[in-house]
Amino acid sequence: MADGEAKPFKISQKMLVVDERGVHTRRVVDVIQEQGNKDGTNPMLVGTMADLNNVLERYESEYPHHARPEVSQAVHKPSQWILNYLDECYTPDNQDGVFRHTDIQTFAQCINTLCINVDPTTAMLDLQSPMYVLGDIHGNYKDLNYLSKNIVQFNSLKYSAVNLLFLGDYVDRGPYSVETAAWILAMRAKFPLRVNVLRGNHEFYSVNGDEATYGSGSFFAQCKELWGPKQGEAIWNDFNTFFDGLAFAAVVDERIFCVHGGIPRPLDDKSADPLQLLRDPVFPIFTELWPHDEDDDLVREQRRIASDMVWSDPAPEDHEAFLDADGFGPNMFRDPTGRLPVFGSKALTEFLQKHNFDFIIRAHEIKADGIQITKHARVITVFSSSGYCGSDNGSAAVFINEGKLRFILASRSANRKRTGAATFSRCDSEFVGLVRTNSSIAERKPPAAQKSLR
Ligand SMILES: [Mn+2]
Repeated sequence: MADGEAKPFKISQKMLVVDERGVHTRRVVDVIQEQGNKDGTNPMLVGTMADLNNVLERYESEYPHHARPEVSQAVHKPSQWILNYLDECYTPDNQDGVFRHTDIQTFAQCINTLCINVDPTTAMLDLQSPMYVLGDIHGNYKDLNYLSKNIVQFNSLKYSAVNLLFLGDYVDRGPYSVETAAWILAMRAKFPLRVNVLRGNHEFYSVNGDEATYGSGSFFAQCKELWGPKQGEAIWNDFNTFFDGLAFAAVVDERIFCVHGGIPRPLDDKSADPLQLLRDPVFPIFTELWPHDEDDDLVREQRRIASDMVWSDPAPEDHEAFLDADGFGPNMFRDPTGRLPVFGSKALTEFLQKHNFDFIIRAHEIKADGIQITKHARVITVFSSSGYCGSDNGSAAVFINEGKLRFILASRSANRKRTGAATFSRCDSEFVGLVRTNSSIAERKPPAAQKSLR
């Protein structure tokens, strides 16, 4: 359609306005009807696309917290291309692998464009339900596709009244890290207010470049497998630029703390609040988490907060007696040198009370049914990759809606589904969108043989 050409639209009370703006469409309908009535017409309004855009502009100026950033054509086109391409190439019944790639060069270009143009977010996100929460995917595109096809209506979030939150670990271990990361990148680019992407411990180049540990399951190896050594390394670098800008935590409905691994240890000044540091818009964009000699005290603490949140686990019950006065202890399973923590009941209680959270939803550990509820129902672990490393575990997702959590469990063998519900106290909150802009683009070299971390 040429610019300025009038395209009529009709909106009745029964019709849902569905456009790129996604959320709050109901309010848009109300505004349009109000205008319609003022003009002396009935609730059915007939106008042009220019009229609709005027109404949307007025709406967004009146309700600035509902306004969404522009999704530029530079980002919109390549994201849609990737989503279409993955759909076309995906051949789940093919014996030789589930993807038949036909145009890896355009695929590479679109990934590059998005990785450069998708802005980093704040280190902590404030989000609102309805929300689907997915845990570790680890290159398991089949499960991601199965879950997303059931969650996302009519094959586009445009027609779905829900948001998505991913808790990290998109790559490594499974066979389709590239396609999984590309799908998440494209969805994040296309729906910046609907698709929320946290960083896991595998969204660091020192982990996803570690071929010595992960072999052919390494994200770096899979990039090179698809594009060859030189281009593969360039695209692996692009993806890591995207990963560097991801958030470390999200709070849903002001009551649910969502993170990849766990809660952070106290700061040196125990009265200070780690989440306050995390909420600061100048929280650094870290390319790696191990302490650097040149770190000052603040950066050292910021790095430790980030590391704790992507690496830690809840303490096993039989370790509770051995934790320190703050309720933390060494995570010997992850790191025999004891630098990474586990968090126990005491640490959890203090954290939840201090921030007025009801519980935490985290990922990071394989669970038989994809879900495990521990620490007196205050820690929910969700894992969204079945058949992980040859195990017969199921995968799961959590649906937060109307003050309830619902668990969607998909077994590996059949598409068997069970649902359960747990209640938490209701609350109302407004969406707060912030953008962290101190983007840094780092050139990375794949790590030489690394200490082995899980
Ligand atoms: Mn993990």
